[in-house]
Amino acid sequence: MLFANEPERHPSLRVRAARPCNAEAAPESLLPYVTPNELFFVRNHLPVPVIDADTFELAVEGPGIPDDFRVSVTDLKTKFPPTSVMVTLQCAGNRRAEMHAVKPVKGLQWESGAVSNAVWTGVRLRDLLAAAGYTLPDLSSAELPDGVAHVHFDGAEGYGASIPAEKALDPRGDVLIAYEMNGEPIPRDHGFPLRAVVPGHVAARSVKWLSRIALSDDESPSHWQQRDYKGFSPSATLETSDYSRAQSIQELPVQSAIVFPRPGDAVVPDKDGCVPVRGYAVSGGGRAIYRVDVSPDGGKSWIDADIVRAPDQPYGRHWAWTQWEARVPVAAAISASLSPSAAAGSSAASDAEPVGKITLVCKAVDSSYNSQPETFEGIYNVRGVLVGAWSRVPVQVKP
Ligand code: MTE
Ligand code: MO
Repeated sequence: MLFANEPERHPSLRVRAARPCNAEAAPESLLPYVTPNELFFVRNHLPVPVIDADTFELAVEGPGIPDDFRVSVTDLKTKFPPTSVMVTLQCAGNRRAEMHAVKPVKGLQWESGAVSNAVWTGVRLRDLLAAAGYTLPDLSSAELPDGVAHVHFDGAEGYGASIPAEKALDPRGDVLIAYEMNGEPIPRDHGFPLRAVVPGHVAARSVKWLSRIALSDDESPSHWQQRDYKGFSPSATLETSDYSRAQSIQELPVQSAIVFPRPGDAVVPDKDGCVPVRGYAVSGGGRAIYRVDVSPDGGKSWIDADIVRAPDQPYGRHWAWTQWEARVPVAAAISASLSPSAAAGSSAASDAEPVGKITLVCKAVDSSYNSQPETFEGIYNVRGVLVGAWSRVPVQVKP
């Protein structure tokens, strides 16, 4: 009965676990720059709560804020200036299946679709805290006052997380209490009626069905802040991973993935001998994507992809992903992939189509000039988070 009240879901979503619902965006759904709501990936830890927006109240707790402070959805919509921010949300485990293929990890087997991009509209967290009675710190001073180091977000169904106060209070941090997603009330799967949206941070901190905000000296005591979403060395096991010592994941590292073609696809080069390759790239902490390199030969040679990013993202506030496209010349890669004996074999069987097997690769560079590691081995971790190695897609080239 726990799952008797789940919303309907678009059939194109790729379900990785049914209850609670965990479903990634289909490859085609990653092509529109702004992901339509019904195609946006879903990652739920618990059943979707049933909430009446008319009576729902968000509690806010912290120094200077009256004990029983509550705000309704209508208050948020009518008493504050609305702010819209385009933010890409990416799960910490996006692309986990690729790491799992190298060495098994524990977690949902996400391919590259645990990421989506939307325009979120709501109230700036800063404005809400100030209206609740909290005295916003003077951000021109170098340090925040004592007593508030983290901001907790609790979901109505029991999930919780926190972010550093520096991020939460930064006027350029763009943290929102959102009530709209792409101009519509936030769909149930994505947090109806209220959701914290934390741009530039792992999606796990953008708490859905937001029912409580609390200012605190400590991180959230939630399981998902303390005992999950942390990174460990390649040698740590499920038993030896020491969650009390590891840092929570907040900003994600630079990431990119080839979305088309798909692994194993047959591709036909155009008249110039090029194959179109498309994908996305995104980095954490508002870092822009400066470049995406695409290779036809497993990483021996590279070309620069054409990149598309949202306009009007100021320096350090690149919250939305970059999409990219490259016309990749494949002829040299095919002949290199054909060993002399294989080439002889294919000419002997003269009516068989010569087929070249090549591996397309992409890697992105962000505005800190950080790039992605070549392989999964060095970033292996047993929970399969922070999975940002080069994206490799083997294809067959047909004439
Ligand atoms: N918030 C609540 N209340 N419950 C959740 O299970 N999952 C988190 C985050 N916020 C979660 C949550 C995780 S791990 C991710 S990846 C994103 O929500 C997924 O957001 P989406 O389902 O809108 O794509
Ligand atoms: Mo996630």
